[in-house]
Amino acid sequence: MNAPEQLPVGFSRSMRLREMLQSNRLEFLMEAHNGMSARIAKEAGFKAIWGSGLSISAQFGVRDNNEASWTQVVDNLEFMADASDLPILLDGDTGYGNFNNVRRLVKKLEQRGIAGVCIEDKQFPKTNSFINGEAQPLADMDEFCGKIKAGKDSQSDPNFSIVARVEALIAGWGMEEALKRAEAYRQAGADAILIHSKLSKPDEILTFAREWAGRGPLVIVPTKYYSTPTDAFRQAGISCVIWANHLIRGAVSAMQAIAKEIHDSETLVNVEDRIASVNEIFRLQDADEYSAAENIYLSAANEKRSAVVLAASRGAGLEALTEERPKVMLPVAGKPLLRHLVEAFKKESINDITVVGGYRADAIDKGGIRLVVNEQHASTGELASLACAAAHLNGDTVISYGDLLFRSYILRDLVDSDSDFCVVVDSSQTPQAGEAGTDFAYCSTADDRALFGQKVWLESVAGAGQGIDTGRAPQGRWMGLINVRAGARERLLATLAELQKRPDFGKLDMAALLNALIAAGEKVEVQYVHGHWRGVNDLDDFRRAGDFAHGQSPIGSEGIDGTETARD
Ligand code: SPV
Ligand code: MG
Repeated sequence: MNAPEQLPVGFSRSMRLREMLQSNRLEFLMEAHNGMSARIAKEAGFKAIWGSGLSISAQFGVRDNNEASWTQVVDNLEFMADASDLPILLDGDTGYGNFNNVRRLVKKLEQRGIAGVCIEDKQFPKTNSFINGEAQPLADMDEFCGKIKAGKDSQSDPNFSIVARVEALIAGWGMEEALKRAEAYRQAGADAILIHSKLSKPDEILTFAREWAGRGPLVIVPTKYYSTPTDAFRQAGISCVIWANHLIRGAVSAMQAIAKEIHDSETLVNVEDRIASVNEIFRLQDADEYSAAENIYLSAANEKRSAVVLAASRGAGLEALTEERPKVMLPVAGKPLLRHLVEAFKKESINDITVVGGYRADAIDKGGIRLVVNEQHASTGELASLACAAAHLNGDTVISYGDLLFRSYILRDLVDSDSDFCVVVDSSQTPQAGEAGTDFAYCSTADDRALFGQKVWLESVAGAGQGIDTGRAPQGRWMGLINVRAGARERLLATLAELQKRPDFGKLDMAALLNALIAAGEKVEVQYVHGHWRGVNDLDDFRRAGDFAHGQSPIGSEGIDGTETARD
């Protein structure tokens, strides 16, 4: 009993099954019949799986009479081996033919990572041992020994196990015949003997074990003598117990009860809390691994895009309208501002949309978005909100103010930019005398139609309360839209993290981030527009936003004459 409890997973499956057969502990194999049940057996703690012929045929809805072809069984095993890393001992019935079929079976099982096969000394096509067992003809003993030898000679993995199943007791041939056959099969090279019985008491199994006297590993299937205390098997020196059909039977009972309940009650309310959640199904399918892999492999290649919408503010100057909701939920042309924005993103195939709420975040419509909340919204600014969404910048990401309305080409052109960072600047907006400088942009070149095809770079953006650089006129106003290419995301996040170290981080706005990127040597492309957008900063903006949004639809509507501007 000094052997380790279990060979570590690093050992091959066939090694682990062989060790279970040979150890002097009593070991247990649980039946599984598809990928899901194989995973469930593993999670329950079992060390090995019995690929039951009865259960696999049952889950296909056919009889245990070799109605499913052997290749269908082997294909099914592949799903099981993928879903669980446990060793699988296949119930290979009679070997699906003669010695030659066994050779081919062993080869195919090895290729699919199956640890061993059990073959029984009946004739093909077989019938389950519990259906008229006495009437079933046994295989000729010598011919069956040839099958075992052929199987052993054809395996290329020395640890692949062949278990020989003796049906003499089932078929009523008596103990002497059972022992004679078991010995012949052992000498033919079987790695273990499965001795089967259909009695409700273990008597003939215990007698067999006593007479067998430890000549080799013994495997049993106590389906019929299930009330026997497991210690009796231990004391009899049994090597492995197979719980042969209990997952399929459990599944059948549950499915029958649930199907009937839903049919009779015509509602799901009575069953919802009694069945596995959809999320539990996703977990068993390892859906998280898929999402993680998608992030690694799909984002770069397939232009995965996301958006982060900063929507934490109540809206200074809009207090009268924002008692119950944040600014982004104000209705404009029949729907909340945020909905306009979400629809604009979706039109550009940006479906991964994170909205950072704050003030009355509870009132934000979560349809089609992921809501994260900046709990410190009352005392912090835009960058603190952006930091709350840092984990959700997936692929190329547009970062946007929440109160924007714009013509669709603006976003289309922005996301088409091949620069790591790109912003939209409205050259029709220049500061009025005495106006605060927020978001005015200083660019490498002023807007000029002659520029077409030539890149313009952002030099700085005036942040909140910073005022206008009196020595120099800005070239326009930054609209509140940035596109960050996937490859630049980490650098953006690193700059954000640097700023986060500053004691005044809570007060910093998006302009501070743009300026920090430029200071760090990043090139931020400018795309000029001339109107065609609106921001909503006060009641006046709000009124005009409605006109603007209405004007987005049919040609000829008012308000799309190209001179629409915002934040004025
Ligand atoms: C199986 O699980 O298919 C078996 C065991 O062969 S028994 O059904 O008990 O014969
Ligand atoms: Mg079977």
